[in-house]
Amino acid sequence: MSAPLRHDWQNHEIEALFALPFNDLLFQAQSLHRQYFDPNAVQVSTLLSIKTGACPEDCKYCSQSGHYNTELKKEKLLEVEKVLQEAQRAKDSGASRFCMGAAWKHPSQKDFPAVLAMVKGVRALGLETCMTLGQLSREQTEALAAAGLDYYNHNIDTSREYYAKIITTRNFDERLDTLDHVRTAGIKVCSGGIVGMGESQNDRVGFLRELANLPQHPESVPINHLVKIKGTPLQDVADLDPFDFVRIVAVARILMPKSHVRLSAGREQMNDQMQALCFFAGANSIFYGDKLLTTSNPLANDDMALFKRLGIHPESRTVHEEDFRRQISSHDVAAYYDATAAH
Ligand code: SAM
Ligand code: DTB
Ligand code: SF4
Repeated sequence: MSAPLRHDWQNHEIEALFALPFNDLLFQAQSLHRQYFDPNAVQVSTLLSIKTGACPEDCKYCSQSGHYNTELKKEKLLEVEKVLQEAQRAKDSGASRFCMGAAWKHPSQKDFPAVLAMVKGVRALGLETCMTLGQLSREQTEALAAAGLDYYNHNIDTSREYYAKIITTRNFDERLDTLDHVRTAGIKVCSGGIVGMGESQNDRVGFLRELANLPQHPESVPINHLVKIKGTPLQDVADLDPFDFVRIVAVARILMPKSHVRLSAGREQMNDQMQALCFFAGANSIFYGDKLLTTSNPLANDDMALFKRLGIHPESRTVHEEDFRRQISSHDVAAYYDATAAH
């Protein structure tokens, strides 16, 4: 029997997890991981920036904010046809989900029909769909759900307290409102954040507590390691201790044992050993493909080579827990018959 999911985590309990010796924390995370997931399967999603740069928001980490001079090449909304070509390429190289991101505060009425056409088109290719477009009204969320959107990514990014120091053009509660619209419309929730932005240990505790105490855990929890962007206020922030990053992954896994925890931005700066530790700590999803939104990602071939060295296989489509248990038990039954037939 798996432990029941909790939504009432207290700060002191999360602090106690962070205070565990590294090996004890990883053992606990890995043990829990195995109760809910195939420990050798990792979900792979490919990202595409469908509208790049000139964003009105002032997120201090972001290459796409119009408030900073980051030397980014801006691009208006891509044609639907171009997006579908990229989605087909992602599918051909082994991705099971296609995530489309736009540098908007919120989608405009003018752009919305094209966005809906992208969802329908990508879905028709047999891929899971994910979008991240900023704030959504209830009506827009319902229209996306009706078009067949599987996931919406909307990060809380950090603790409520630190949020106001990183972004001033919107607030934390507006983020929660959009997440509530997404959940109510029946779209799966992808929500996580960024670490390595100079946040305190209390901020990391608060960030993970907010996610874990949502009425329902997000199905997908991206943990981004800050990619330092020249021209942004965070360009020279101090480096995070790599073991602290692994601890954050492990604590996310323990608090939200049934969620996919995604090792997101920042993998290019990690070596293979560090990524292997993150998978051991419970990360079971990655962005796959040579580019994230505007920054680079490990080459797809290198990721497949790493999977092979670690005995990891890409998860085909989101396998529901019960389906996985059924696979396990039929496998166990077959193994039992093989063993008994031998006697
Ligand atoms: N504009 C939409 C929004 O902010 O909701 C969607 C796109 S935004 C780029 C998606 C997420 O990417 C952010 O919430 C943040 O967590 C992550 N991100 C952006 N820039 C990053 C960076 N330089 N390093 C790490 N993560 C980053
Ligand atoms: C998420 O949490 N990480 C992705 C996705 N959601 C949209 C974005 C990472 C962006 C990294 C910086 C860039 O490439 O611009
Ligand atoms: Fe805009 Fe999203 Fe970047 Fe913030 S994170 S500046 S909202 S693209």
